[in-house]
Amino acid sequence: MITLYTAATPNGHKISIALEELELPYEVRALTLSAREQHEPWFLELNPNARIPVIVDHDEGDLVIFESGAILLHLAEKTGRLIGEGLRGRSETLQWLMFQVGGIGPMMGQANVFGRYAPDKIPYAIERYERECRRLFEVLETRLEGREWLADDRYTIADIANYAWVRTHRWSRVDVTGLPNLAAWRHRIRSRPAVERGLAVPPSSDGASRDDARFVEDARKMLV
Ligand SMILES: N[C@@H](CCC(=O)N[C@@H](CS)C(=O)NCC(=O)O)C(=O)O
Repeated sequence: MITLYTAATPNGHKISIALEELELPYEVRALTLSAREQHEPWFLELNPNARIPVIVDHDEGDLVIFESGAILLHLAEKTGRLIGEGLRGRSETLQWLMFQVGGIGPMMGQANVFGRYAPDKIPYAIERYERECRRLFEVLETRLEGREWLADDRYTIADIANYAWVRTHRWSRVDVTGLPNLAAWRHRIRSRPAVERGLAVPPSSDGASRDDARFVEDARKMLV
């Protein structure tokens, strides 16, 4: 059994999508981010960085893992699934996983901060992050030319990690016109039943603040 500490955000969805795909038994503990539950002492014991997602793998001696990339890698290594084969396939998977963790995620995060949440609208910052996100999307577009998946010709944690962010392009105001390979890849992933189930975790915004409820509602509207 695994406990997943999460919220209805791209980094949280990466893990629920992977857990659903792998059909691993897990229980969900949803955090209310706007109430700063992630800063409470009990949670900082699990992740000193005060961020979701975190898992506790009870079958591995209550192993605690934070950082979504590390969690995805753990799940792939534990099951031998959702990762490329051999040294080359594994390396390809890790390259495209790291591309998301170090590129797509932080850049889309900053696009959200400056484009949506910041009280001051700073055109330079808004344009910089939107442009950088578009550039990264174009890298994905080129990679997907003649390919169905990002790594080793198979569906891996690299696809899951990138998809969980790319699907929220409207929220980050990233222009996706003229990226047909990326659009086809998004639809390919969205049609997987495990993705549908993973995106429904946490199951409801019960107990969440109005802000969280609004975010959940918005996030759920961001289909593919
Ligand atoms: N590098 C971390 C980033 C995690 C992260 O930023 N999580 C966000 C939700 S998507 C969070 O917990 N935010 C709470 C906050 O900013 O206080 C990972 O990949 O796990």
